[in-house]
Amino acid sequence: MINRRKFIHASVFTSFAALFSKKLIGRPGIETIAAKPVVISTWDAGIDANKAAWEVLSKKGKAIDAVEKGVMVTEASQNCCVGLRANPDRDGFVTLDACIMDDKFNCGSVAFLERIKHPVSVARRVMEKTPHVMLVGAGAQQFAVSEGFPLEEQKLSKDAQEAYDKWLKKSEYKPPAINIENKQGHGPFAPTKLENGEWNHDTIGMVAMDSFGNLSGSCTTSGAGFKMRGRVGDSPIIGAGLFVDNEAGACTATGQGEDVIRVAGSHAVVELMRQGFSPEAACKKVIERIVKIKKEKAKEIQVAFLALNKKGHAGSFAIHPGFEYAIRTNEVEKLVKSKSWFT
Ligand code: SD4
Repeated sequence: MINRRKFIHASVFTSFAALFSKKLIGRPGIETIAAKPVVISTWDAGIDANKAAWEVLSKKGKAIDAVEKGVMVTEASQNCCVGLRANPDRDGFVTLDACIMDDKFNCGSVAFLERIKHPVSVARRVMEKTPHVMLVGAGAQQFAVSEGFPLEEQKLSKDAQEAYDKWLKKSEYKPPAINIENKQGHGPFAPTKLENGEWNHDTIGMVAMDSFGNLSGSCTTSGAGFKMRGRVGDSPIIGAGLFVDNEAGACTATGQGEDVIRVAGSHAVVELMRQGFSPEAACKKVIERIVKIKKEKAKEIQVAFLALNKKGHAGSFAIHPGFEYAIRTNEVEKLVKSKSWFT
């Protein structure tokens, strides 16, 4: 039987630990302490996406189902720039990229996909029903249709049409804006101001650990607004926009895709976690690598990594301030501001 002294000690310790962990959560740059299950996703749209993922995780569902269901919310959102309501390429077409990866290195991906509402689900079918990892363009669309996905109308949302019309006046492909914190950016990776006054990003990356301790991840995007036709970013590239290794951890990326691809960003972060780096430290190391490669140009781009290790610790790091991620556990549901290279 537990004696009174031991009991007091235990309960003081437990409440102190709970307080301590709650305090840590939400402070910029401090790694969240999370229990199983846990889901994290990029930007503020992650809050709603996490809710859908949590529906699966809280019922002892699998992480792979959670990360698909989660980002589908963002893809379907009328107030979002991830799916078909996003900014088009410079020829006026919305083209979508997405991928998904489970705890056993199974992965699927689609890129340069048009007129399909849920690219992440097509990516999952590629993973489950084909011998391939990646399908692109017309072939990806053909596969989606053969799997029963409806072809949506190719029509820009009002916000996207206005943004495109404005862009057409100059037709300039500017480097991405980095002033994300003040939400005054312009350029392909700047948040877009919607009719209702909200700001939105064009990508969501999500990683989750289920009650069985298994990891999975997904990433879906409309890519860079007004990009060259056929441009594909990091988001559908396994190892760049997303990587999951059930022994080491999982990572997803957001921001300037070209600079994530050149360092195989998410894979690099996971390998660093395998070597014992914490999620935040691993993300920081790879951001440091990008900053070193880009030299002065690093000031002009935003990249952020978001990672989860096998213990359920989450962490992130970005080049510039402004990146935030959403976390959901049994204890918390909130946005966490990321630390960054430049302050
Ligand atoms: C891309 N990484 O297509 C994506 C864009 C992004 O927030 O993350 N935007 O390069």
